[in-house]
Amino acid sequence: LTSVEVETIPFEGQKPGTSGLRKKVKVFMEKHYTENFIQCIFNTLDDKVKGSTLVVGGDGRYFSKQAINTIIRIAAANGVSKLIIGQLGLLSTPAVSSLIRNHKVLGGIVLTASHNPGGIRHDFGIKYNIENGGPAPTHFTDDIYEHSKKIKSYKFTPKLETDRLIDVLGTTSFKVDGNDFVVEVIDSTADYVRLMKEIFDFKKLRTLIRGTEQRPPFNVLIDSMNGVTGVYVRRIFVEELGASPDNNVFRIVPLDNFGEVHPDPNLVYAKDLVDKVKGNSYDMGVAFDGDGDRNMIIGKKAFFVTPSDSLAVIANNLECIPYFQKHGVRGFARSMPTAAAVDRVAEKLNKEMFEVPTGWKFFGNLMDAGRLSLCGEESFGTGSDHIREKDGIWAVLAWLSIIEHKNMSIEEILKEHWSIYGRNYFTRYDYEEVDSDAADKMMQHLEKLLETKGLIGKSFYSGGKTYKVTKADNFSYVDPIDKSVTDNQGIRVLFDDGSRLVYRLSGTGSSGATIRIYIDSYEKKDVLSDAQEMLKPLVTIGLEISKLKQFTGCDEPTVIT
Ligand code: VG1
Ligand code: CO
Repeated sequence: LTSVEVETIPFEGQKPGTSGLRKKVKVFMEKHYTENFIQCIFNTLDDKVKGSTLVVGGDGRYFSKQAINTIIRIAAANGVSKLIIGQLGLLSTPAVSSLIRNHKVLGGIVLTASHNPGGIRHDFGIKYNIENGGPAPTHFTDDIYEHSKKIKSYKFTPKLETDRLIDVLGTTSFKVDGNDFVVEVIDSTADYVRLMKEIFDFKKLRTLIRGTEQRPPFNVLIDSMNGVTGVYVRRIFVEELGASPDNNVFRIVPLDNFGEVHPDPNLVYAKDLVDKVKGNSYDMGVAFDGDGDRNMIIGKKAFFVTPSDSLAVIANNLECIPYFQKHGVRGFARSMPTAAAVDRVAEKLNKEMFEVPTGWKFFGNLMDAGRLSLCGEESFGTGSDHIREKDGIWAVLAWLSIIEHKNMSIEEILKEHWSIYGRNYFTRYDYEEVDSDAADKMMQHLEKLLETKGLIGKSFYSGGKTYKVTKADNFSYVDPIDKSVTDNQGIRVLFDDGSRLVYRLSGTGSSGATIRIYIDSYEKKDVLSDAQEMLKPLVTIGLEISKLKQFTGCDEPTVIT
């Protein structure tokens, strides 16, 4: 086979956001659009490409197969030696991370728009992960973007037969421009399941799920939301841990449009799960997003565990997980908008604590330097240094290990935790598909308030309480390892009682803008109140300061978590 050079012209806006390039499917379908972006990844990798191996796979959403066929033909033409591809193109994001590390390859291309809806009318995405298994850092994605603005041609192997290539397991070899090129199609789950078995005590977890003479089965309900985790859930929870395929799991067949559900595990989009757990005798409900890196945990009667609390509870109980017994526990980290519950655990356990910008790519350097074991985000992301992505299934296995070890319900575990550490009340208001100009204007208005220092010292009164601003800034991060600086990561308004408002624009949407307002407060004694009630006064103040309604015309948020 011989490769050819295909002429093309640049597309606007091929700038990866918080987690890769995400656009409507129809945009990726435009002639040369996907080809350009893939070639730009190779242009960025430059002389590392020749002779390299890459992992390819994703959440199976609409357009994945076409994208993979394109990647195969472009990779071959660029001199890649081997592609390791999940069968049918399926690999969860954590599985890609694990494969890259395990096989010690150059990197991976993940085909997903994660928690964004899929199907012909919805979103597609492409993300590049580097050799540590984590999302490419900003300087890398900036380079991709620069290449995308001046690309003139891409390399392609038109005659390479890709039809059904990824449907069956096995290795196929080609000769391209005189060089060997191999496509190895692997079982999507084998490598990942092996890793989970090394980290957790599957025997104990099986006993928990199946029950013993002394203890009834722990009754879980796991919702894959028709995303890629279905194949992993079947292997791990059903086949390994003995959960019932009829009663303990649902929506576990990956569908290319996720069955028209929005595969984002929160109380709004995972309502089916919440209702089922509320109305039945389940001890635990779990949902994952499309690509399997997010998790939502609820207890009996849908008792909600905020991701910020989930992180803190896991941090407080790592000793019951064999992986940490063996490797020890280093520092903890969270993204800036995440509530600081884990900080209190770090303090008590005398661990280093890091606060990074939103997005998993910021945790990788700290992990590689051996300073970080466990981290998370308020957006339903939890993970550890076993890989370099957040990991939904890992988080659930961690929770089950804690439940098994403590022999307590989820609600009891949380209440005990709050009684020791106090409680960080947290909520996030999302305003989705807002007019981009209006959202930008609102952020500029907040920026102005920072510049004129008009906020500091000012008091706001709401719901019978007065809140005084002590500090306001735009979060900026200096990576402790490579000293790189990341500015403009969200506007923070801090109050004298430790409460906080954070404003930022989402970097994962595919059209319009999404405004996120994060609201949190800390209570030492009053730990059993309703979070929405508790935070209502701050929400009112948050809307007042930002003038959100004036700028956007939005009355209500799209999603509250
Ligand atoms: C969102 C979340 C962020 C998460 C990112 C990717 O980003 O807020 O915490 O890391 O999605 O998650 P943004 O920029 O929209 O706020 V995933 O599961 O979509 O890869
Ligand atoms: Co995701």
